[in-house]
Amino acid sequence: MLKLYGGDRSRASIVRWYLEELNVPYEFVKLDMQAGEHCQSEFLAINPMGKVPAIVDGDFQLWESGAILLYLAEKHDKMPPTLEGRAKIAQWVLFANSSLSIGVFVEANRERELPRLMTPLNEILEQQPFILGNEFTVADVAVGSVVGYKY
Ligand SMILES: N[C@@H](CCC(=O)N[C@@H](CS)C(=O)NCC(=O)O)C(=O)O
Repeated sequence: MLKLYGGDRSRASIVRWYLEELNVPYEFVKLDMQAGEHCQSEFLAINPMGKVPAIVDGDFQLWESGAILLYLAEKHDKMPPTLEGRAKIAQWVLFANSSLSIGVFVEANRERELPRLMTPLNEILEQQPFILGNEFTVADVAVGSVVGYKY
């Protein structure tokens, strides 16, 4: 069974959300990050950066929430058939984990970045139920996880 490594209130919740949507069985391995379990050799063998989330799926190890989301979408046949469609998914997942995350999570950036980023996002979601149209995709998990963050 796929193992998802995370901690209390960590970005593993992003991957967890998508695994639940996909109905994929998984084991959640909760690291005691306060005690530094993510910096111990057992976990560093999975992610040498010492960050969660990470997954182990059979013999395959992967870290970075965005990469894990894209892997799961691909593995479970949730990616669009065209190169352009897949590129759009990658665009939103990368946006969520870079520009949007920096705008939301870095307090000093919020005043400047939130109106710039949330206004077009609102406009898109006023026109359609999901980021890429009428169907829920992994892009909604990536963007929704950041937008839903309570600071
Ligand atoms: N860009 C990475 C960020 C990973 C990250 O910073 N995770 C935090 C928990 S939410 C972490 O492991 N922090 C432990 C540390 O930096 O020591 C991702 O999205 O997976």
